Amino acid sequence: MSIENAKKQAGYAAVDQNLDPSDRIIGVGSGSTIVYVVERLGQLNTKNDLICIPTSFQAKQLIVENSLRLGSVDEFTEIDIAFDGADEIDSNLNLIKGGGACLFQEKLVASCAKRFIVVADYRKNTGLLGKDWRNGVPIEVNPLAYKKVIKGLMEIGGKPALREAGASKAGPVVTDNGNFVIDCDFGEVPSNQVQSLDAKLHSLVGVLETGLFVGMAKKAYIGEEDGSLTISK
Ligand code: ABF
Repeated sequence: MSIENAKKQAGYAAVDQNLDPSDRIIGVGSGSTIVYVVERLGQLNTKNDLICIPTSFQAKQLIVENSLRLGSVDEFTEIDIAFDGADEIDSNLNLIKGGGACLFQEKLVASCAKRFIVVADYRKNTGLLGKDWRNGVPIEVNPLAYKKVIKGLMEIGGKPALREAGASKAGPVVTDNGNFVIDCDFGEVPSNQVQSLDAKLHSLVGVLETGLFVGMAKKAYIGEEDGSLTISK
């Protein structure tokens, strides 16, 4: 089975098996797997009853293209269910996210959601954060503070790199919120150390949010290489 089919399998099943008839306010993540979640939402007879809350400009476009109703997180701080992809998933459903630089809005929407469901293909389900995802933990920082944050990250044992836009070094990536992203390699992070690492990152002045999603996901739908589906809880 192709990776694309694995993503579709996960996205469709996550909607079919988790959307309750009473769910109205839906969080929509970012990335390439969420495309299939939104496609599925757009096929529902009840689609006009749903209000979708985006986590990025891309998510907003997906919602509109699938003729779903758009809402915002400041209108709806209580979200019935949110779906999102991940860069890496560990055995306790802790996540690394932020490969697409949308981590702040993704975490904001996930934190408003009563149920947060992850959708991914098999490559993301490594059991240990930092195992295959070699880019490190994405960290969104205020541009004024990025050098100081880089210094702080080195002091706590990380290998930080400011994310650049494209191979031609066209300058730093700027997020939808006007901030920079630092990717910081901490090697493999055991499940029981993810929370304390996240707390250390948050203690650095200038850090808006981190791509460590600790204990937020309720389930992960993983499309497997052989066409089967794994559901982790
Ligand atoms: C990053 O990639 C994450 O924050 C996002 O959720 C994830 C999705 O990856 P994929 O494209 O594999 O669905 O942006």
